[in-house]
Amino acid sequence: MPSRLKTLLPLLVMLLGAPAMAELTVTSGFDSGASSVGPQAAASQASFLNSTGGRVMLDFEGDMPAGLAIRGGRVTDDSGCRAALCGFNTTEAGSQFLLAPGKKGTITFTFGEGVSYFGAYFSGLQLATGTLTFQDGVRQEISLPYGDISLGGMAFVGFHNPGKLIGSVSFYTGNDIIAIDDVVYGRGPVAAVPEVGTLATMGLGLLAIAGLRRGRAERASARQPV
Ligand SMILES: [Ca+2]
Repeated sequence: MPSRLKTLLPLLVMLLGAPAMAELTVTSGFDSGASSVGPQAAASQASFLNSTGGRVMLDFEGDMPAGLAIRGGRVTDDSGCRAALCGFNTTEAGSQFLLAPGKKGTITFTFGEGVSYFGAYFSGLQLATGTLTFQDGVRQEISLPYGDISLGGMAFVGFHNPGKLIGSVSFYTGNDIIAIDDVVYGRGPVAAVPEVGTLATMGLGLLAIAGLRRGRAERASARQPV
């Protein structure tokens, strides 16, 4: 095998065998003992909004956005106990939030047209049981970030799954009373994943380059005085 081809073959194999280049990413930040939006959670939300181009779609202060359905939980302005332990509103000048009242309940957000990213503030974290799950071909599970929860805490958690549309996201609360607020969701910029046809064309191009270089090298060596 010509050496040039030997050099290029691994590259070709890599290109042709490359999985989807877009991968699931999770952005999260936790603030221990927080009874209002903490710095880690706020920075995490800002980073998430910046990378997805998203914005808060649901703050529970008014009507539900079109195309969204929520099963489980209840909208309230009172979690029934201290904010750091049972949760609170995170909307500036707002008061309402969605309360997951513990008791091993699940809240499911269903999106009419599918989403590629989803995130929210979760507050009143006290038992390290909160988990987000969704299907993107396989079952994905994301635990809320937890640090020292002896005095409660709050977090922002968001995930981005470029190029995949997710029909629904479920939040399992365990026995922890948790407030959810300022929910962000939508379709992000879809990362370019070359299609098989493109990869095949690239492969042929690389082989052609290899052939041209080999031809040149052979002609050059033929001109060398023996
Ligand atoms: Ca709110």
